[in-house]
Amino acid sequence: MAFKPALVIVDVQEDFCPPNGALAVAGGREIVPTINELLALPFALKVATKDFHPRDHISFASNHPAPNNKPFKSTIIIKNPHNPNESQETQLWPDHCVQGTKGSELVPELDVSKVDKIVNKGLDKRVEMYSAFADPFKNPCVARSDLSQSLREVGVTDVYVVGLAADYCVKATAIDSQKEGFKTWVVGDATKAVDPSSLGKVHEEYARLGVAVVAKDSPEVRK
Ligand code: VGL
Ligand code: ZN
Repeated sequence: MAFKPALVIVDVQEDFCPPNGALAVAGGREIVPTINELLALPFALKVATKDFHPRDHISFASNHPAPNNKPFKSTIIIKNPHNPNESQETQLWPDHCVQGTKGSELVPELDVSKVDKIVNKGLDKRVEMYSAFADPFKNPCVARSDLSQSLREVGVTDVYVVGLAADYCVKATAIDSQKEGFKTWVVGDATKAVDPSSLGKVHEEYARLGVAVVAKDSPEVRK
């Protein structure tokens, strides 16, 4: 049976890491050595994604009027720009990963010499895009990256997802990967969450969808 694994490293960027990140995830930098160990393995394709927003991105609290503009707290309803009947409630954030800023850069500790491809996401100011595959709208989808196509081109069967943040972009990317037909594995010890207390629910959702959670050194048998 074919087994062609890819590694997808989600948003290991300065703005998601202490000490100076605008949206720093606790322990974010600590997972980089584990990710570098994975990067040394013979994956058929190694991808790093970057959250890469324009300054006027809809997810920035600073782009909305008070009082409903509190980063980490306020939510807004986003309408599908192509279909007013489809909407999504989404959280507001501090400005982060603005194109061309230091905060948008991959952290220098990451062994980018082993990365085959960078996928930028969140470029369309009108929609949130946690998943590295596409925004969450379906009727129709608004913004799609070329990640799925790149994985298919090399015949990838299995996708291993790591990075930041476990409860947002890693989660959305892993779920989309599984739905795109790749057997998907989240390497738990190579992720960190914005809210670690949310991970129980995230893992329940993974179980429902068939996404596996493993550790880098776990002796998992592939089913
Ligand atoms: C992310 C919040 C906003 C992430 C991106 O990479 O998990 N979280 N934008
Ligand atoms: Zn973002």
